[in-house]
Amino acid sequence: MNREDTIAALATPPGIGALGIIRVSGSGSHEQVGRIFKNPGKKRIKEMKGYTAAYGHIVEPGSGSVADEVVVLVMHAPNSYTGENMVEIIGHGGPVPLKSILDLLLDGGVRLAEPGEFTRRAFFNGKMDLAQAEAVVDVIEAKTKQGLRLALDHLGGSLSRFIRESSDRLWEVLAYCEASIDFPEDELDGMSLEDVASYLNQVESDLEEALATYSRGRALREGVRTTIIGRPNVGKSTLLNALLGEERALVTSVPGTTRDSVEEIINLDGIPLRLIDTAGLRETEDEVEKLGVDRTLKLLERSDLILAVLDSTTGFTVEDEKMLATIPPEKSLVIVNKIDLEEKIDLSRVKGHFPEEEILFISAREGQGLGNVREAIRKRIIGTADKEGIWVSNLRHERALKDALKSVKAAREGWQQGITMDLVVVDIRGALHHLGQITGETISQDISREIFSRFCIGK
Ligand SMILES: Nc1nc2c(ncn2[C@@H]2O[C@H](COP(=O)(O)OP(=O)(O)OP(=O)(O)O)[C@@H](O)[C@H]2O)c(=O)[nH]1
Ligand SMILES: [Mg+2]
Repeated sequence: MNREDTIAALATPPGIGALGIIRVSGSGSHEQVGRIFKNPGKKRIKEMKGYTAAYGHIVEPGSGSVADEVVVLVMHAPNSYTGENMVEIIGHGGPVPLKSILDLLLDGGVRLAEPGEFTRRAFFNGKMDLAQAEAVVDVIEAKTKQGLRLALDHLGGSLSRFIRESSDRLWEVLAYCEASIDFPEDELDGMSLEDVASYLNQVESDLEEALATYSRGRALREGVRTTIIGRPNVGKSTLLNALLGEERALVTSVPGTTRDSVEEIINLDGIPLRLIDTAGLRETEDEVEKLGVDRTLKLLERSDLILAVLDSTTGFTVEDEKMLATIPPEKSLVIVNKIDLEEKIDLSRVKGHFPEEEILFISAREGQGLGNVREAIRKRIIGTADKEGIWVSNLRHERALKDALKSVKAAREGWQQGITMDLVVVDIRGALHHLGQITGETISQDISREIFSRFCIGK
């Protein structure tokens, strides 16, 4: 990336819309747009105040032919998204006029922006750190309002502030340790020997607390993979439809109806659930059904949550027994369906596998007990934790926090066991390096390029 050149890209989705926006950023953006912008008031873009708009036309300089009627919005460095001079050209939202404008810019020497290049420039120009830049994508891709709130918090710098506080504490310990290596005889101002362990302890418990929010944070950001399993005909598809509120999956009284998994996203009190209905679990000779069963078993490994459905109108079968023995209880809920009919299932055998209070009784067809299912799912995912404080939602951040925690632990244990100060210093420096990866202070060009390549063009 050459940060000197001027870049442009379509910032709105391709296709037909009321308006379309082309973004231009770089030191030459005012001249470049000025070259093709004609307006009745003869305003010069360079001389317009920041964050003011002008009406006019985009015109091919040679022939004078009009590409579109537009409004331009002008921003001056450093007061813009990227921190550079910027212009946003707001034209009619059709592919032909927008492409004509973009072509005229490219003809004049402007370069087409790479994916995420505007945000990358914002990062390099100190407008935001890496954790905030990543939150930009999370805002765009938010699946529910709660997910959006979390992303906006990160964009506002909540995670970055937390990282800075922990880093500041470590810097203090580091300064103390280094000074006591250099001047072992001297009394040092500020910290004392006893403070070292307590500072390290504090950072350690803060990082642990932050890491504990990861599974919930990730659930809000990416959605919770929730798989519905059970024998054929127990009512899995009926349950999917009931939670979804529409007849999405085929329901019949014929066992083996669902052969390939069906996936839908639902919003459960702000938690995005990727709900997957599967082929019923049974020993079968039918080749197609067999493939479906194999796929279901694979799906379970990748699920965050399993809804294991039993049929209350039949006995507790060997297959049911096998299913309950296979699924990990910590990520499963057991649901007994069809309670509107006569109960035949032997509950004591179900309770042999799952604590009574964790078994839910419903009628998916009649809509009974679905509120309890929603509540149980919500509790499993979010827990009863309050929503204050930071939430970690990104795998890259989780890894860096784990590495930082490992280094802080090593420093604290080393300190308590009396290893030499220079080894403690190495661990503290390691922890600072890992924390810096989250905000981007200690990240290589390659990694940042990798991260920004996941953005869309024009962002
Ligand atoms: N009485 C009653 N019938 C139900 C209930 N839920 C589902 N059924 C009926 O049970 C039958 C099977 O329902 P499905 O939802 O297709 O069952 P499934 O588990 O998806 O079955 P497969 O796709 O074959 O594995 C249908 O006739 C449903 O109408 C319920 O709560 N009460
Ligand atoms: Mg089905």
